Parts: sequence; C-alpha cells; structure tokens
Amino acid sequence: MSRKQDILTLPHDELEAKQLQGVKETIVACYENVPFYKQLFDEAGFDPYKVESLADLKDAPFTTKQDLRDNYPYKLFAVPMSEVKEIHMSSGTMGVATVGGYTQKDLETWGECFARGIIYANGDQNDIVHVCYGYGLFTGGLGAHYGGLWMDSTVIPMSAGNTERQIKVLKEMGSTILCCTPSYAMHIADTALEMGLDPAKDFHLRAGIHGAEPFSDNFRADLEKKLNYKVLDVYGLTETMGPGVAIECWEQDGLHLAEDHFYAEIIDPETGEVLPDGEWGELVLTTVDREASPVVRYRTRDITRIIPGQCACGRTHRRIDRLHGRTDDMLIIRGVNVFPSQIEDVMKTVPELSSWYQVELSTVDHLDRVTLKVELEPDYQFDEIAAIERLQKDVESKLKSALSVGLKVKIVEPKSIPRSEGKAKRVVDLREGVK
Ligand code: DLL
Repeated sequence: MSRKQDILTLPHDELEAKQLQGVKETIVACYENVPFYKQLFDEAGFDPYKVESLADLKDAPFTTKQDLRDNYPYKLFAVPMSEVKEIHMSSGTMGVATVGGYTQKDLETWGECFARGIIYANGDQNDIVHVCYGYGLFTGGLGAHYGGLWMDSTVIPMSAGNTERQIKVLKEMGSTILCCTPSYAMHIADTALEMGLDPAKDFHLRAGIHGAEPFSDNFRADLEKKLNYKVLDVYGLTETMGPGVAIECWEQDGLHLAEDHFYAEIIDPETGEVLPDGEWGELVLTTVDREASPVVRYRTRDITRIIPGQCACGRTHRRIDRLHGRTDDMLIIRGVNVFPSQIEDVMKTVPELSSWYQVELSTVDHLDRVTLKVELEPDYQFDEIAAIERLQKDVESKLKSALSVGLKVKIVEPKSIPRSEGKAKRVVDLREGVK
C-alpha cells in the first residue's frame, strides 16, 4: 500500500495555524539555545516571545549565508550534538562551507518532503527510484534516497558518475523515477543516444525529479522528449533542508512549498520589504519544525515569486515559481543587470543553438568582456565559416535588443562544453584578480 499525505490538502487556514505555532517555537528555541540568535534578536530589538501572527515575523532580523559561515561548523545547532544524527555541507567553493545538521526527526521530515515528489509523480511502492544525485555531503543523493524509502519504493543508490553504468541500469533494471540534476539527466540521454540506444523506448522512466540548478522550459521539453517521461522540478538548499523544500506536481505549474515545514516570504532584495503574492523577489525561509538547524528569515538569494491562487491539482500548499536564478548569479555588464536565464530565453528562439552554454567573463585591455559560448545543435552542420559568423552576429543582435547590452557570441562544436555529473557550471570567471 502506498503512503498518502492528507496534510497536502489541509485547508490553508489550518496550515497557517500550524505554521504559526511552529514558527513561534522555532524563534524561541533559537533565542534560548543559540547565542548567535540571542545577540541578533537583542540587537535588533526583536522580542521572540511577542510573535502573535505570521505577519509579525517581518519584524525579525534576516539571517544570511555569511552568518552561517561565521558560525561554522556547529555554533547554530539548537540541540546537543548527541541528538544530531547526520551532517551535510555545501561545497564551500566560494568560501567557508555552510553546515546543516539533522536529528532523527529532521531526517524523517526530509524523507517525507522528498517523497511528496514521488506522490506528485503519482508514484508508490511499486516505483524503482534511480538516484544519481551525488551521495555524501551534498544533500541530493541522500535526500532522494530517504524520499524513496519513506514511500516504500525500491531505491537504486547509484550516486553520480559512470554514465555508461547508469544507462545499463536504466535499461536493464526498470528504473521508473530518475533523480539527478537536469543537466546530468540530459548528459545521460545524449550518451545513450550516442551509444545507439533510444532512451525514449529502451528506458522505463515515467518521471524525473530534477533540481539543484535552474533549467529552462526549453531544456525541460527537450529532456522530456528524449527520455519519454515527465520532469518535476525540486528545490532545496543545504542551509534549510536538502531537496524537498518545494516540488512541482504533475500540473507543472509551480513548485508546492512544504508549508507545514517552511514559512516563506518574498522580499525586495534591495529594501528587505515583504512583497505581495505574485511579485518576483528573493525567497526568505523560516523553518517551522527543524530541530538541529533551525533558521529564522534566511535569505536564500534565490529569485522567485509566490504564485497566487490554488493549483489545479487541488493541493493547498502554496507554490513558488520556477527559479530564475540567484541574486548573486546576476551579471552586471556595463551597468546592466543580466541573469543567465534571460540569455537562455534568447537562445531558445534560435533553433540552430542547443541548450548547452557557458558565459565566460574575461579581461581584455583592463575591461570586462562577456562571451556567450553556445553549442550548435547536432542536427545543424555548418562547414562554412561564413554561415557560423552570420549566425553569431544574428544572436548578438537578438541579445542586444533583449538585454540592452552587447555580448560577444561564440558558437562552438556540439559536446565541447564540459558536462557535469552534478550542477552545470554556467558562468566561468576568468577575469584578472578574480578567483
Ligand atoms: O542543491 C539541494 C538540492 C539537491 C536541491 C538536489 C534539489 C535537488 P545546495 O547545493 O546547497 O543544495 O544549493 C542550493 O541551489 O539556493 C538554488 O540557488 C539552487 N537550486 C536548488 N534547487 C534548484 C531548482 C541543493 N530546482 C542552491 N532550481 C539554491 C533552481 C535550484 N535552482
């Protein structure tokens, strides 16, 4: 028998009552058990015992990734170490890593949240969940694994890498749900095609639960066609909980937040002001019942909006829109703000271009130069240099009119941009003096 979750259709006012209770307890637990929060709240003049409504939370100070780094490794844990059963960590390539701890209850909640993705994919204990997110400190592998176990499905713990072996297993062992980054799913599909297989027929997939990086609608449509399945977007982050904070349902119309575990606000990243539903801004999360690593008003830097209204699936948990990228991914090109997703929007209007690209930042004559390297679709063969140059100029002028700033475009051979087993690297910074 599959496990159902009545919580997913709880009337929203009941959900809010649950959130309020949990948020109040979280704030008090943080204040009483974590010296950082005591100091933060006291300095901001915020009284943790006086929260009467969810709206009152707007008076609490924000927390940031820097706060997590400053308190590395364990200073933000709100329970004794003996109760922390598992630790995950961000890769820390941009500085000190951030750490998240899980009690036994936190691990169960995590599994239950990821399992919602399997429920949204109409899955049950008969599914074979193929996990090729990386296992280890990255939250992808174990989060999906716990989700599969919670659902009583069969889990194949592949971890990332060894693509030919992934393909063999996908073909021979009947995996029905694929869990990995969207770029790795595309790499698996392309490699299978190169091996002479037709993954749309030779694999047995029904759904993919893909996330950890932004991917365009175009990229998704391409994946769905190649693998003959449906792709659901999953969001999460080391600092609040790995994959499962929000997941798309079969409607593919936004990601349902796990509102019984997280309270979300959208703020204007410049002013910090809370924005109404429907407006795009930065997602801020407060945990409702996290024991080991609670966070209060954590600024995720991720850009999204709350989608107004109820989903056609009938579930009551509010939805966030597919992520547009992060405030810190934003490129400032000659004073103009540009998100990689805006570049992708232009790319998808040009059929000769594939969805594999990299934005390269370099220094030429002491000035920043931005080059979009993009692969040609394998179906288009250009043996004439002049044709490529014409296409490059055409894409440059499309980008210029869409972004109001000029980018150099370099069209490269299919497969020349490095593939990743985890998150795709979309921006490469080669500027002088930038690490
Ligand atoms: O990426 C957790 C995760 C694993 C999510 C597997 C989904 C699937 P971090 O490595 O800490 O954790 O990176 C978190 O990745 O703040 C976003 O910027 C980005 N991100 C995560 N999911 C999505 C998504 C994991 N669905 C950071 N769409 C987040 C766009 C995403 N960006």
